Amino acid sequence: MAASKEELTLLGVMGSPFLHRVQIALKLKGIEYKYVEDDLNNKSDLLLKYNPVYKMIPVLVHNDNPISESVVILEYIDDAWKHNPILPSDPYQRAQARFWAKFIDDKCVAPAWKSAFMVDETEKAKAKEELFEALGFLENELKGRFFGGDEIGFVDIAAVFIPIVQVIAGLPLFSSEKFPKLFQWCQDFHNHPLVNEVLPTKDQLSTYFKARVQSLAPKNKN
Ligand SMILES: N[C@@H](CCC(=O)N[C@@H](CS)C(=O)NCC(=O)O)C(=O)O
Repeated sequence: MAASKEELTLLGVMGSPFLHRVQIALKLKGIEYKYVEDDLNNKSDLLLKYNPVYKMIPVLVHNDNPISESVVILEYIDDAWKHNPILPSDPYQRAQARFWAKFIDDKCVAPAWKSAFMVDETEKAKAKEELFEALGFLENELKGRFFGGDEIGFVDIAAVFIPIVQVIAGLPLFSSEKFPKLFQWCQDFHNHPLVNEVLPTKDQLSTYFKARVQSLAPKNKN
Protein backbone atom coordinates (compact mmCIF):
# COMPACT_ATOMS: atom_id res chain seq x y z
CA MET A 1 0.00 0.00 0.00
CA ALA A 2 1.35 3.40 -0.83
CA ALA A 3 0.20 6.75 0.42
CA SER A 4 0.96 10.25 -0.66
CA LYS A 5 2.33 12.34 2.19
CA GLU A 6 -0.64 14.72 2.38
CA GLU A 7 -2.86 11.76 3.30
CA LEU A 8 -0.93 10.95 6.44
CA THR A 9 -1.31 13.05 9.60
CA LEU A 10 0.02 12.38 13.06
CA LEU A 11 -1.51 14.06 16.10
CA GLY A 12 0.75 14.23 19.12
CA VAL A 13 2.42 16.16 21.89
CA MET A 14 6.19 16.55 21.79
CA GLY A 15 7.82 14.68 24.66
CA SER A 16 5.22 11.92 24.77
CA PRO A 17 7.01 8.55 24.53
CA PHE A 18 3.87 7.18 22.85
CA LEU A 19 4.13 9.78 20.11
CA HIS A 20 7.85 9.16 19.68
CA ARG A 21 7.22 5.44 19.19
CA VAL A 22 5.17 6.28 16.11
CA GLN A 23 7.63 8.88 14.86
CA ILE A 24 10.52 6.40 15.11
CA ALA A 25 8.58 3.80 13.10
CA LEU A 26 7.72 6.35 10.39
CA LYS A 27 11.32 7.54 10.32
CA LEU A 28 12.72 4.00 10.04
CA LYS A 29 10.49 3.46 7.03
CA GLY A 30 11.21 6.88 5.56
CA ILE A 31 7.51 7.79 5.45
CA GLU A 32 6.62 11.46 5.31
CA TYR A 33 3.65 12.82 7.19
CA LYS A 34 2.11 15.97 8.52
CA TYR A 35 2.66 16.45 12.23
CA VAL A 36 0.00 18.31 14.26
CA GLU A 37 0.87 19.26 17.83
CA ASP A 38 -2.09 19.00 20.21
CA ASP A 39 -2.72 20.57 23.61
CA LEU A 40 -3.81 18.07 26.24
CA ASN A 41 -5.19 20.85 28.44
CA ASN A 42 -7.37 22.03 25.59
CA LYS A 43 -7.79 19.08 23.26
CA SER A 44 -8.35 19.88 19.61
CA ASP A 45 -11.59 19.09 17.79
CA LEU A 46 -9.46 16.92 15.53
CA LEU A 47 -8.27 14.77 18.44
CA LEU A 48 -11.79 14.44 19.87
CA LYS A 49 -13.12 13.56 16.45
CA TYR A 50 -10.46 10.98 15.67
CA ASN A 51 -10.05 9.38 19.10
CA PRO A 52 -13.43 9.86 20.79
CA VAL A 53 -12.95 6.69 22.85
CA TYR A 54 -9.70 7.47 24.71
CA LYS A 55 -9.20 11.14 23.70
CA MET A 56 -5.47 10.46 23.75
CA ILE A 57 -2.54 11.14 21.49
CA PRO A 58 -0.99 9.73 19.38
CA VAL A 59 -3.46 9.30 16.54
CA LEU A 60 -2.34 8.50 13.02
CA VAL A 61 -4.81 9.48 10.32
CA HIS A 62 -4.29 7.68 7.03
CA ASN A 63 -6.59 8.70 4.18
CA ASP A 64 -9.06 9.95 6.81
CA ASN A 65 -8.93 6.63 8.68
CA PRO A 66 -7.84 7.23 12.29
CA ILE A 67 -5.71 4.69 14.17
CA SER A 68 -5.16 5.06 17.92
CA GLU A 69 -2.99 3.38 20.55
CA SER A 70 0.71 3.60 19.81
CA VAL A 71 1.38 -0.15 19.62
CA VAL A 72 -1.62 -0.65 17.32
CA ILE A 73 -0.30 2.21 15.18
CA LEU A 74 3.14 0.56 14.99
CA GLU A 75 1.54 -2.65 13.73
CA TYR A 76 -0.56 -0.70 11.25
CA ILE A 77 2.50 1.08 9.87
CA ASP A 78 4.32 -2.24 9.50
CA ASP A 79 1.30 -3.76 7.73
CA ALA A 80 0.70 -0.81 5.44
CA TRP A 81 4.32 -0.20 4.40
CA LYS A 82 6.17 -3.49 4.07
CA HIS A 83 9.72 -2.20 3.52
CA ASN A 84 12.15 -1.99 6.48
CA PRO A 85 9.99 -4.27 8.64
CA ILE A 86 9.71 -3.54 12.34
CA LEU A 87 8.23 -6.88 13.38
CA PRO A 88 10.08 -10.14 12.63
CA SER A 89 8.67 -12.31 9.81
CA ASP A 90 8.63 -15.57 11.79
CA PRO A 91 5.20 -16.01 13.46
CA TYR A 92 6.65 -17.11 16.80
CA GLN A 93 9.14 -14.24 16.87
CA ARG A 94 6.32 -11.84 15.97
CA ALA A 95 4.25 -13.14 18.87
CA GLN A 96 7.25 -12.76 21.18
CA ALA A 97 7.82 -9.17 20.07
CA ARG A 98 4.15 -8.36 20.71
CA PHE A 99 4.36 -10.07 24.10
CA TRP A 100 7.33 -7.94 25.20
CA ALA A 101 5.78 -4.74 23.88
CA LYS A 102 2.66 -5.50 25.93
CA PHE A 103 4.86 -6.33 28.92
CA ILE A 104 6.55 -2.95 28.60
CA ASP A 105 3.19 -1.17 28.60
CA ASP A 106 1.72 -3.27 31.40
CA LYS A 107 4.69 -3.60 33.74
CA CYS A 108 7.30 -0.93 33.00
CA VAL A 109 5.74 2.36 31.91
CA ALA A 110 3.75 3.22 35.06
CA PRO A 111 6.46 2.15 37.57
CA ALA A 112 9.10 4.09 35.57
CA TRP A 113 6.92 7.20 35.57
CA LYS A 114 6.19 6.83 39.30
CA SER A 115 9.79 6.12 40.26
CA ALA A 116 10.85 9.28 38.41
CA PHE A 117 8.07 11.62 39.54
CA MET A 118 6.26 10.27 42.59
CA VAL A 119 6.56 12.68 45.51
CA ASP A 120 5.79 10.20 48.30
CA GLU A 121 9.06 8.44 49.11
CA THR A 122 7.46 5.14 50.17
CA GLU A 123 5.41 4.98 46.96
CA LYS A 124 8.47 5.94 44.96
CA ALA A 125 10.50 3.11 46.51
CA LYS A 126 7.66 0.66 45.82
CA ALA A 127 7.50 1.79 42.20
CA LYS A 128 11.27 1.38 41.84
CA GLU A 129 11.07 -2.15 43.19
CA GLU A 130 8.33 -3.00 40.67
CA LEU A 131 10.34 -1.37 37.90
CA PHE A 132 13.50 -3.29 38.75
CA GLU A 133 11.62 -6.58 38.80
CA ALA A 134 10.24 -5.83 35.33
CA LEU A 135 13.53 -4.53 33.93
CA GLY A 136 15.20 -7.75 35.10
CA PHE A 137 13.07 -9.61 32.56
CA LEU A 138 14.00 -7.16 29.83
CA GLU A 139 17.70 -7.40 30.69
CA ASN A 140 17.41 -11.16 30.22
CA GLU A 141 15.55 -10.75 26.96
CA LEU A 142 18.18 -8.50 25.41
CA LYS A 143 20.28 -10.96 23.41
CA GLY A 144 21.94 -8.68 20.85
CA ARG A 145 22.72 -5.00 20.50
CA PHE A 146 19.00 -4.29 20.12
CA PHE A 147 15.91 -6.28 21.06
CA GLY A 148 15.40 -6.58 17.31
CA GLY A 149 18.93 -8.09 16.90
CA ASP A 150 21.40 -5.98 14.91
CA GLU A 151 18.65 -3.58 13.92
CA ILE A 152 16.04 -1.70 15.88
CA GLY A 153 12.66 -3.45 16.02
CA PHE A 154 9.22 -3.42 17.59
CA VAL A 155 10.36 -3.99 21.20
CA ASP A 156 13.11 -1.36 21.00
CA ILE A 157 10.57 1.16 19.78
CA ALA A 158 8.09 0.21 22.50
CA ALA A 159 10.83 0.74 25.12
CA VAL A 160 11.67 4.29 23.96
CA PHE A 161 10.49 5.81 27.22
CA ILE A 162 13.61 4.37 28.93
CA PRO A 163 16.17 6.54 27.07
CA ILE A 164 13.72 9.44 27.11
CA VAL A 165 13.60 9.43 30.91
CA GLN A 166 17.08 8.12 31.64
CA VAL A 167 19.19 9.95 29.04
CA ILE A 168 17.32 13.01 27.79
CA ALA A 169 15.56 13.97 31.01
CA GLY A 170 18.62 12.91 33.02
CA LEU A 171 16.49 11.08 35.58
CA PRO A 172 18.39 7.80 35.97
CA LEU A 173 16.02 4.87 36.34
CA PHE A 174 18.84 2.36 36.87
CA SER A 175 22.63 2.10 36.85
CA SER A 176 25.04 0.29 34.55
CA GLU A 177 25.91 -2.05 37.47
CA LYS A 178 22.27 -3.01 37.99
CA PHE A 179 21.35 -3.67 34.34
CA PRO A 180 24.52 -3.54 32.19
CA LYS A 181 22.94 -4.73 28.93
CA LEU A 182 19.94 -2.46 29.25
CA PHE A 183 22.17 0.45 30.16
CA GLN A 184 24.26 -0.04 27.01
CA TRP A 185 21.09 -0.55 24.92
CA CYS A 186 19.75 2.72 26.26
CA GLN A 187 22.83 4.61 25.00
CA ASP A 188 22.91 2.77 21.65
CA PHE A 189 19.22 3.32 21.02
CA HIS A 190 19.37 6.98 21.99
CA ASN A 191 22.43 7.51 19.77
CA HIS A 192 20.96 5.72 16.75
CA PRO A 193 20.88 8.47 14.10
CA LEU A 194 17.29 7.85 12.98
CA VAL A 195 16.01 7.62 16.53
CA ASN A 196 17.97 10.63 17.65
CA GLU A 197 16.43 12.72 14.91
CA VAL A 198 12.90 12.32 16.25
CA LEU A 199 13.54 12.34 19.99
CA PRO A 200 12.55 15.48 21.89
CA THR A 201 15.04 18.02 23.12
CA LYS A 202 15.59 18.36 26.85
CA ASP A 203 13.51 21.58 26.81
CA GLN A 204 10.59 20.00 24.95
CA LEU A 205 10.71 17.11 27.36
CA SER A 206 10.75 19.24 30.45
CA THR A 207 7.72 21.23 29.18
CA TYR A 208 5.88 17.97 28.54
CA PHE A 209 6.87 16.44 31.90
CA LYS A 210 5.83 19.55 33.83
CA ALA A 211 2.40 19.55 32.18
CA ARG A 212 1.93 15.80 32.75
CA VAL A 213 3.10 15.89 36.37
CA GLN A 214 0.63 18.72 37.05
CA SER A 215 -2.31 17.05 35.35
CA LEU A 216 -1.57 13.66 36.95
CA ALA A 217 -0.67 15.08 40.38
CA PRO A 218 -3.88 14.00 42.17
CA LYS A 219 -3.44 10.40 40.93
CA ASN A 220 0.27 10.32 41.89
CA LYS A 221 -0.49 11.13 45.52
CA ASN A 222 -2.17 7.75 46.02
N1 LIG B 1 -1.96 3.50 25.57
C1 LIG B 1 -1.82 4.76 24.87
C2 LIG B 1 -1.29 5.80 25.84
C3 LIG B 1 -1.21 7.18 25.21
C4 LIG B 1 -1.16 8.25 26.28
O1 LIG B 1 -1.07 8.01 27.48
N2 LIG B 1 -1.25 9.49 25.80
C5 LIG B 1 -1.33 10.61 26.73
C6 LIG B 1 -0.19 11.58 26.48
S1 LIG B 1 1.36 10.84 26.79
C7 LIG B 1 -2.62 11.38 26.48
O2 LIG B 1 -2.96 11.67 25.36
N3 LIG B 1 -3.34 11.70 27.54
C8 LIG B 1 -4.56 12.42 27.43
C9 LIG B 1 -5.02 12.91 28.74
O3 LIG B 1 -4.28 12.77 29.70
O4 LIG B 1 -6.11 13.46 28.84
C10 LIG B 1 -0.90 4.59 23.67
O5 LIG B 1 -0.06 3.68 23.70
O6 LIG B 1 -1.05 5.33 22.70
